[in-house]
Amino acid sequence: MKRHVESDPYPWPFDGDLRAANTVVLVIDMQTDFCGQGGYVDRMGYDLSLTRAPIGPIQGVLAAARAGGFHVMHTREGHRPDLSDLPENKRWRSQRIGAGIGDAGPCGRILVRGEAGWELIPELAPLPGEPVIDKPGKGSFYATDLDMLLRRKGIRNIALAGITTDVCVHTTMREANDRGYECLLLSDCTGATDPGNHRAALKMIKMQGGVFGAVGDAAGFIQAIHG
Ligand code: C5J
Repeated sequence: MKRHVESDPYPWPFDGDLRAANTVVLVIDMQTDFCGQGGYVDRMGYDLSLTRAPIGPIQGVLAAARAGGFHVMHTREGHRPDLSDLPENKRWRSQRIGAGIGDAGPCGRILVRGEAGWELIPELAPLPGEPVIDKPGKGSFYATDLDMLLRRKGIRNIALAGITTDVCVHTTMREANDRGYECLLLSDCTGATDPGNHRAALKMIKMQGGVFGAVGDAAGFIQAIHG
């Protein structure tokens, strides 16, 4: 039986092969550092309501995905405490904007593994058995075992959620698309520090017939996987 999510610019997935066994909901970087008070994004002075907006819709998608037996995975951006995996230019740029990665902040050292700010927010805590991918970069495939896990589990479809739309979510979607995964971005399950960038990131996906995949939303995804 073929199943599709209503999405733009085409019903996703392209071939209607949407099953619990071959589909994952990938929740990207829902960490205090990106959407909590005192974290990295807060220290840079951005409006936290923008990166917190997807929390409710993601909760709905996770509940439906888990009930349907779909795969769920999470990612966390962060660095080793000795910062040996932190490129010098990434550190320099973050210091320039007043939120130096590795520096002390209200939630511990910014974007350092094991610190309070680096933790996934409790509202979206992984369930036991759900893989959590630790990544030093923006993309979830670079310097991680995500591709190996997906291939070993026979996953071909990736529904992306999390933050931020224009940075880690987009980078991950592009990396996944190049590896042959069929990607869907859930528009209300993502957010950016700049609303214009959020809109532009969604638009970029849809050009060229869906150059990186398709864009849907939480309600459409839930409806399709219940169907
Ligand atoms: C950023 C992310 N924006 N998770 N990280 O630096 O998108």
